[in-house]
Amino acid sequence: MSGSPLLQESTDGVMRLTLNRPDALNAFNLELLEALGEAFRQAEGDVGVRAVVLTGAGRAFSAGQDMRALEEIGPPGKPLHLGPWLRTHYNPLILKMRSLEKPIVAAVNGVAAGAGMSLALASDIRIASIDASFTQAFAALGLVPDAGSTFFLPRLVGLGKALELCLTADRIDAGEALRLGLVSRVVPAEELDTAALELTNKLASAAGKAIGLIKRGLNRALAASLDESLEYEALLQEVAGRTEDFREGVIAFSEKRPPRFLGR
Ligand code: T3D
Repeated sequence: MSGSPLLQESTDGVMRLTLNRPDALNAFNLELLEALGEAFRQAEGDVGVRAVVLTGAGRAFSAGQDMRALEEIGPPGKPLHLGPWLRTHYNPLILKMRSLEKPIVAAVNGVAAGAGMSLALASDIRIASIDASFTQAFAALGLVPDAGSTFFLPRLVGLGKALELCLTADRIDAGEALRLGLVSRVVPAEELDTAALELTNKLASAAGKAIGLIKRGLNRALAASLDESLEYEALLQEVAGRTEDFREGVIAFSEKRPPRFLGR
């Protein structure tokens, strides 16, 4: 295996991140986890980046934690301390993805297993190739779902199905993932890149500040009462209502033309 474990390119406001360890089904080793963290920090700080697409090189999206790199977690033959490993490397990454006020599209090109599935779930929108599949592989190893899967999966598919997927570690195909609402769309393999690009281009030219506030509002509402959500909506709308994009949206509406949003 050679080259960078994460390919990164930015064009027209879209940062494309490609997990690039195809020989290991893009499993996460320390180098890849650190590169991902750094890429999302860059996406956050760069006003030129208005949407992110996350995908995998080769036939997999990601097989989750690299089971052949466990020596990075602790010395062989000794009990592994997975709690600190998760707290240091996975949890900040998932929190960064959710707090990033720019949309993240997971273009799931192949199998998404374990923490690989978790990263797809932590993205804002998932589109899948017909070749994609998903497995909460953790239980098959004697582990529990992590990297946010216990949080996102029941919210996406309901508790009953989440329990079934987590307890059995069964692998589901793209069609089943679509039926369950795990992904928004399934496309032929050769059309995935184009579909992801069309979607991210659309998001990158949307009212960027509002997009960020929408993410903030929905994140907050997951653990809030109706009263709290209504109040938070009012607060966010107060901010959105003072953006240049809103002003442009109103003018464009009255002039019956598409708005030209600048993300301010
Ligand atoms: O441990 C901690 O740090 C805590 C955090 C845990 C987070 C986690 O993600 S735990 C879950 C880790 N992931 C898995 O357990 C998935 C294991 N892999 C699989 O179940 C299957 O490989 C797949 C369902 C992903 C794909 O199946 P298939 O039949 O398409 O491919 P394959 O033949 O099983 O695998 C192809 C190669 O990839 C194979 O290597 P080889 O024999 O050709 O040299 C296989 O060993 C390798 N591979 C697959 N998954 C991983 C992996 N290598 C390293 N790490 C992997 N996770």
